[in-house]
Amino acid sequence: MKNVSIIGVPMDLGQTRRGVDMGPSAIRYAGVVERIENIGYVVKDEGNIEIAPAERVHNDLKTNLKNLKAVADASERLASKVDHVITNGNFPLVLGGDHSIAIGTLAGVSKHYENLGVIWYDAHGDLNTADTSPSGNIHGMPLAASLGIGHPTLTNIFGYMPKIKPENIVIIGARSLDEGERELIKEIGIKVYTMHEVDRLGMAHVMEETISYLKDKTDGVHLSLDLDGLDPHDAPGVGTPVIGGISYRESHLAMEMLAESNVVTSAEFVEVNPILDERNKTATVAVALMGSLFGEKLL
Ligand code: B3U
Ligand code: MN
Ligand code: MN
Repeated sequence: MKNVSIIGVPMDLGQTRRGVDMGPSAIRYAGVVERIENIGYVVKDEGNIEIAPAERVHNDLKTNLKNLKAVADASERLASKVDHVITNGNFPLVLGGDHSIAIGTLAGVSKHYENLGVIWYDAHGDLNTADTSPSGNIHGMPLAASLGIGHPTLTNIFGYMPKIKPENIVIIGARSLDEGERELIKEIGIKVYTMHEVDRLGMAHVMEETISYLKDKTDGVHLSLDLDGLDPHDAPGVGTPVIGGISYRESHLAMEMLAESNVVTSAEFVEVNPILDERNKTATVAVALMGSLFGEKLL
């Protein structure tokens, strides 16, 4: 059994709402270390990646991408930390922070795989570029950047690109896709289970298909779980809640099936925003889902 290394990334520069930088603290406070230790892992908390305070970051007026340099700089440092953790034989568990951190996580992870699979559990596609983004927020771009699509500063993090291939990606829970994202999904062929498919097929079926789709053609699978993939009723502490999401129970089932299949080799949990939360509910849900992902048993 692999040991787990926890890396906190108090990143809030990939979007404009305050508070998501407190995500790693809230998840630690909700007991992540003890939860995973109790399953039988040795857990090492590697501390946080340092993030520049939003007040001190100035935007480059030549681009509409907000805080581009500061996000890129943090991504490089996160990538080397993740790279190091994997080199040492540990499972990297990254705590966000907004979803822009996935650019750095995937840069560090993918170096170790020929064909990294990615499960993108999210209400959104995060497939925007400077041209298609309605907001200029980099947290809406990490999946595109990792595919090598978008601003070169983001696509070239850690000195190589692309990090992932479209046929190795599965998006689950999508219900808020921008026009440019829908076009890109069709053009390059990404497998997407929108909420329509989750409703229609049921989560058990969605996960069976996802696991068998990724299992044979990938040599590792990264789970990138945005808490806004869940319904805001179950995960209210997120910056961009979208109603009609995946339930708490369905999410547990998804994590349990991933644990059974033993395919996941790295993970990140992002967008927990304690300022918008109700008594740390969203961080608590995140930790409960991590419990299932690491194989916690009900009986
Ligand atoms: N697609 C929109 C909104 C968004 C993306 N990710 C989140 N919100 N969390 C955008 O700004 O790119
Ligand atoms: Mn996201
Ligand atoms: Mn999202």
